[in-house]
Amino acid sequence: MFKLRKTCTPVNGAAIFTFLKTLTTANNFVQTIGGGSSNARPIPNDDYFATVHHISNIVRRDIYMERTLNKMRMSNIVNSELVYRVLRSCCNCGIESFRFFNWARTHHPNYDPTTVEFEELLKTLARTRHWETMWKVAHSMKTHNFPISPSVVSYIIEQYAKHGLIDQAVDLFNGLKNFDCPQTTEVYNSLLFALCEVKNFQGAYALVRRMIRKGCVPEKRTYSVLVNAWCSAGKMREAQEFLEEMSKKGYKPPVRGRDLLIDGLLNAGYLESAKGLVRKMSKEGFVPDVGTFNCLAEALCKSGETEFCIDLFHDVRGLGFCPDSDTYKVMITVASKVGKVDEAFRILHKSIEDGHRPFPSLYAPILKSLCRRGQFDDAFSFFSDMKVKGHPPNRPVYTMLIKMCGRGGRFVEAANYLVEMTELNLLPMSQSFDMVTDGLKNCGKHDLAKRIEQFIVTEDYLSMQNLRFRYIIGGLLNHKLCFGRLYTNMSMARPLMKFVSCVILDLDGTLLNTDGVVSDILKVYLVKYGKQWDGRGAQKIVGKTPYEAAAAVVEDYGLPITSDELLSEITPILSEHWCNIKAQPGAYRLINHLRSHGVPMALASNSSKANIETKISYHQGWKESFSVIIGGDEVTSGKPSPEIFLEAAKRLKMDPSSCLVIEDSLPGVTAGKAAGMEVVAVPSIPKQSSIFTSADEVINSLLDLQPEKWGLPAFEDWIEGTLPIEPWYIGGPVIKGFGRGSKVLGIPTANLSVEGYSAILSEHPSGVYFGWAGLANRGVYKMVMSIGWNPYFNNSEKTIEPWLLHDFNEDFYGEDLRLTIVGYIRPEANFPSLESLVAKIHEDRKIAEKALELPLYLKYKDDPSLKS
Ligand code: ADP
Ligand code: RBF
Ligand code: MG
Repeated sequence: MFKLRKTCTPVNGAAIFTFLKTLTTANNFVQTIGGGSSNARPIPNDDYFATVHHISNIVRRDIYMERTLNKMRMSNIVNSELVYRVLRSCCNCGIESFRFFNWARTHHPNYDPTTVEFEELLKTLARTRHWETMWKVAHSMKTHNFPISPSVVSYIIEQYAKHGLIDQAVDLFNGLKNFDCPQTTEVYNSLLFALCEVKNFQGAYALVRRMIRKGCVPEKRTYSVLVNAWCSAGKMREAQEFLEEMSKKGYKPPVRGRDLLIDGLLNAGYLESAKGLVRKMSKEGFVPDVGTFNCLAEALCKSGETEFCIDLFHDVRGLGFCPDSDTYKVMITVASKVGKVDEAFRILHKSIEDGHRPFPSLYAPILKSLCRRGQFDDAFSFFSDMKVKGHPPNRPVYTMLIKMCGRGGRFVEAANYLVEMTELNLLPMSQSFDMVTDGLKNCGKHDLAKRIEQFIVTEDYLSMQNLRFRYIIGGLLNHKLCFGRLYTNMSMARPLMKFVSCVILDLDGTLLNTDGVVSDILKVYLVKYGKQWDGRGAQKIVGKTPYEAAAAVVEDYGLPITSDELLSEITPILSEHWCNIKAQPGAYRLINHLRSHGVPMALASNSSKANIETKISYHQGWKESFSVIIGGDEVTSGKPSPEIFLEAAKRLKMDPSSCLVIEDSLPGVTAGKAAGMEVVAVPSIPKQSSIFTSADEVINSLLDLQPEKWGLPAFEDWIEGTLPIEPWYIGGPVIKGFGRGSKVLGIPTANLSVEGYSAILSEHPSGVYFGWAGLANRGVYKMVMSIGWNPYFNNSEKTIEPWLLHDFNEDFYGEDLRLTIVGYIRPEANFPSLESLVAKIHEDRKIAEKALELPLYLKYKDDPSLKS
């Protein structure tokens, strides 16, 4: 009956040659455990699968199959496993499979077929409608005393049904005794399916009764076959009645039965009825099956009934419904689609709380929605957050984001993402390139546009590992000045930062908290002239040469003296106080770390060499750590001129491009960039980080420096997400705060007065810390807190916000609260939504809660200072 096909064995000479070589050394590809004993399980390897693939090709395509196979002389490898695998891969070639099976049996006396091959062949023959042959094989099984399993019988019955051969299906069912096959529920289900296919509902119904009579218990599929069939025939009532009757009889389809009905209604396109049923069900307190809910939500989403969908989601969640990742995906899409971004965020965070790490397809709808509403900055920062917390972004996310950026005119960011995705080995769409280059040109950024074009023209950008290609990207990134602040937020583009081999540090404000001392002195000094220090000048003196700084003060306060006079009066007072200048948090840690790893270091400061040496003499180990120390008096012009850094590089015998500058002031950052170096800014003046756009990275304090980003050895002192610090203490009565901790965030923070603590506060960088909290008459509790300006709320005052990790039944305003701060977690951050802020704070809580169990932190719990 089968047609001869043109032979086209698609194997070329060379391939056959290697293949035959493989065969002659057949033992190479089937390794056996236990020294090749006959019953050892073979472990197939790649060669083995290549062989299976080749034989299957022959079986499928070679009309002289047997002859070709014989020529290959492979009787040593023909066994049950091989035959089964070949049959599996030829599952759409009925007769060919049959011939192969016969060939294997007749030409290999050592090969004894098992039920597995027989059944595979039966299924193939049924699938390809070779019924007669199939029966031949079935009888041959019978003579071998091989029973046919219920699942194969079910398969055949369904194949009959699919081809409209209902009588044959019934005959097979009735004759199962001949094949030693019991009439199991599975077999009943398949016959049910067959009857429903031909809309014989009476018969189907009778069959269910019969199966119950015979002691076969109906299962989910039994019901779903019937219900689906009834629903698609528009017979909802029958379906419902049937389910009711079943549940009356005690064959509980109950809740799942309704799910089936909903599924059935949805399959048949009756959305309204499905909605009604679900609503009724949830009112009665029943939770739908996850699969059912997901189908319904998807259908609702398609038909635009988002409100209903979101409400339903909340209702069933209230009833204890457990969403799966598909549920979240649908729900986030639904909420984002109608612009309910807050809702979408909430759902996303629920899914994260449930332990799902968000897939790009999960967060992409939110990103898209934010972009569509023009909230690009939120979108960008949300995306960087997801890059850290979620699964790595994929090509569709980048493509979408670039497209949305283009629509919103954010071409620089689009270009940025283009580069970023390329770096992740994701190939950008050519349309993305066109859109970005056109856009950049239209907004006058021809230079950048040219670079992006270069990207495609000069290099086949498919060969992404290419060195030159990297060079182009490097060039592009040197442009991040125009990329603006965004680039400093990008958490995944780090590999693109230049790797350096040495570090040049600034002294005042970077390693030393000089500003504090200078302010203190000026405060006293200005009184002499009837002036009051208001901190106004702080910004002006940071990063300047002493002379420039003095000039700024003279001018600002209208002093009746020259800058020189001021300098000569103040210098002796200053030098008296040099011994009091504290190191910035993290300064010792950084210097010791770099020294112990042999990273060359230079100190480059605008103050005079003599001053530098005196200042650092009070700090143990510093002088020896720097192989170069260079003062403002050793160059013709200080920062922002690059001279001092270039000189430092020269003395270090390093190329400027291999130097990393760490600076707290704008002139210093400018100088570093002008010298062609990588620059990390650590602003010493609060809330000014936005002016450091030219820096390669802006960090909040030295504690946040990650040397590994620059190819330097990473710090190794972080423990379970926390950085141990020298403990510090603070305490006082609990005062009223902004009144939003518990109200807005659901996170109460027992605020302390900052009065009397201004020195401590200015000493410690803003950020999230943790430790122990003591309340006089209550006890000692774990505590996590933020210090700073809460960027999300942009406060004007630096506050202390400790959250005691304990449930209190009442407020404790006015009570004495003592804090021992033992570790640091992260800098304060801004967030695209309240939900993401709250989620982050809960993450901090978990970190603190866990870390405080470590002996290293636990030991401070009994500190007497917490109690008095
Ligand atoms: P406020 O803005 O006045 O600080 P919050 O909403 O932040 O108000 O609530 C803080 C107050 O809640 C605290 O002063 C304290 O009296 C009370 N409180 C109750 N439980 C806690 C807790 N676990 N941690 C901190 N404060 C708590
Ligand atoms: N506020 C922010 O704006 N950014 C933060 O990163 C931040 N982190 C916090 C971490 C912890 C552990 C706590 C308790 C609070 C944090 N807050 C942060 C402060 C929060 O906004 C503040 O407590 C409320 O505004 C109440 O005044
Ligand atoms: Mg508070």
